[in-house]
Amino acid sequence: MSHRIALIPGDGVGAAVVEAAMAVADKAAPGLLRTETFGWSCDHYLQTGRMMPEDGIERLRGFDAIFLGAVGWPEKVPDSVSLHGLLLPIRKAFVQYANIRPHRLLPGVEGPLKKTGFDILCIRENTEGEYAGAGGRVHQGTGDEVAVETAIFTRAGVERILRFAFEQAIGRRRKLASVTKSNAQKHSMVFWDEVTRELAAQYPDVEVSHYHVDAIAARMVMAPETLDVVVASNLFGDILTDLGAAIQGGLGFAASANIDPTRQGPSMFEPVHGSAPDIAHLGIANPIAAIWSLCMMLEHLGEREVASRIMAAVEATTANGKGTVPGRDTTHQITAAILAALGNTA
Ligand code: GGG
Repeated sequence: MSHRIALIPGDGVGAAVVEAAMAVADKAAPGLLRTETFGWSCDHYLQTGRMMPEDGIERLRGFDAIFLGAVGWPEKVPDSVSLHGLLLPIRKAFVQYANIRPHRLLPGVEGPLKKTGFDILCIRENTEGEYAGAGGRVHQGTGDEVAVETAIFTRAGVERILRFAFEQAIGRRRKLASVTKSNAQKHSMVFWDEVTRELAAQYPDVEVSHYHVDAIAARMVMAPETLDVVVASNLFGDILTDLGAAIQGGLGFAASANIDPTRQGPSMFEPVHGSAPDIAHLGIANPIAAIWSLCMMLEHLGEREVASRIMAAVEATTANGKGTVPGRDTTHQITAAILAALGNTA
């Protein structure tokens, strides 16, 4: 059975990494993905005044999954407009409340820490918290200006992301690190801690640790091997997963999945990295983050065998030194090496 996929290449390096990922999918399983491309981007905004059309969400609803490249081109469109016009509305509309981001070193990749083994799964709350978009500005442009941005933490939202994280921990090393800043944020983060403790009673086999976000940031550098599943709010998860990307060798390796675990709507898969305007025309974006995200999408669609064949080809490629040093190999060279490795595993 084939799967209908909505492709949103977006801005900057997005198009190149999406093209690479689709070439890999096509080689691994010809005809498995039936794609339709949507040119929603900052250029689309400049032409139409919107990042996506008014009926954009409805047009995506019937797809089995969404595959996104990168969003943002700050010189053309303010980041707050592009993010709130495309990526965040899709996550919210399809209740993709679990943002899953794996951090581990691929064979042959020497991260800056020179550590050999860590395997962290970050689960970031993806629909509310600090990115809820609640707030406003008054007296704009005057000396009396006030800006308010309110983080929203609902019991339903906190409980479901924590439950999802506990379930992920059960399938792994049964260790869950819950991240807050409950000493300083005495309402929302104390609430998060309370819900974590309530749920912990239902998962007695999971060892739960509570960390403040600053402390776990240090731990991810000093002792990443001690962490298994890490669960955090939208903002904290966003920041920690860039740190996770850094310790795994760079943003070119960091994959992610925005999941609706109920499967009522399409989930969305995207590399963690942004559009990288500084290198967008150089042809050197690492496609591995996008290809790893493709593997996460295939797994979500039940295509485990294809996903593991592609991941094995990626690992064989990095083990041979291709794509392991940022900026050295071109997108085309890395993709060609992965396609060749796939040829050997087919
Ligand atoms: N790969 C998607 C992308 O462009 N990410 C950049 C970004 O700023 N994302 C914000 C977020 O993940 O919340």
